[in-house]
Amino acid sequence: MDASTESLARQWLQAARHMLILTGAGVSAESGVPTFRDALTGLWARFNPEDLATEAAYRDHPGLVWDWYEMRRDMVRAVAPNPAHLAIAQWAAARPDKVTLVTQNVDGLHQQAGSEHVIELHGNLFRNSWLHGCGRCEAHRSDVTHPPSCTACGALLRPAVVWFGEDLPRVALYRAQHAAETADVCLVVGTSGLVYPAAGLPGRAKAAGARVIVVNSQPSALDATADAVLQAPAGECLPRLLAL
Ligand code: BV8
Repeated sequence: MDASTESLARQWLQAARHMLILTGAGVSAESGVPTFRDALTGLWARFNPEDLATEAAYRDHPGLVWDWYEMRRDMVRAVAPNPAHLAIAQWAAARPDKVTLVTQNVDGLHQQAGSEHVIELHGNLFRNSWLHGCGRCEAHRSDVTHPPSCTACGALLRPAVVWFGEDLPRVALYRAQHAAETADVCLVVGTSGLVYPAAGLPGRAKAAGARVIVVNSQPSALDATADAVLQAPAGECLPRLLAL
């Protein structure tokens, strides 16, 4: 990645009236959290994550999918935000009301780094909900079963993440799309750009006149949309790009 592209991108960011920052699993990679497309290991090695993160997989293999999320929760609890998360949090704190942070990640590391008002398009690992519950499941929760279930209606407790084939949280998606349509700069960090509708946000920003900057350690599907591509690890690039 050449210094002049980074310098140009930094000028755009400094001049931005309002910016959208969209992050994916790559922003957490240097914290030690495997990206979504890193090969699964252990019990789950034989699965493709896109097949495991579905209601059908949960219904077919409730214990195996529940344990996949429990393993991921334990893994995230053991790591810390990295310089990329911290640079984003400090940049936004210095520019109140000028930055909208939207993440596809479910690890909560942006919040741990101090980011506020994080828009989580795909939910959060550390929250649970009920799979087609009766509305009184919490009061009838049994942790004797694996996964926990409702003794009144039999519903299973599930991680409050968005599975493939499920709609994204309506308000979160609306706010993210509005931010894309009103931003003059869109900074995209650590996403393959393969999962929709999140991956459509940079194109939406571009169509509304924003400049798009992509930070990724590898080429991504969003490079064609970008006005600047900074091919570098986020933990190295963002502290320079977003230096106060
Ligand atoms: C929906 C929670 C309506 C679960 C996740 C339009 C076109 C095509 C397909 C669709 C479409 N609309 C809908 C679809 C279907 C589907 C989809 O997009 N499929 C894809 C695979 C083609 N979308 C959906 O189902 C969405 N729902 O649209 O509802 C609907 C309803 C019914 C039928 C149709 C539509 C729901 C999608 C949400 C799925 N849930 N997560 C869980 O975590 O278990 S998505 C999951 O992927 C993670 O959240 C992850 O964040 C996300 C995106 O992946 P990335 O973040 O990009 O991670 P990835 O590993 O791919 O890439 C990491 C990147 O980081 C790489 O580029 C790498 O180079 C880079 N990197 C690595 N290290 C570093 C780095 N970069 C910088 N520094 C580093 N150090």
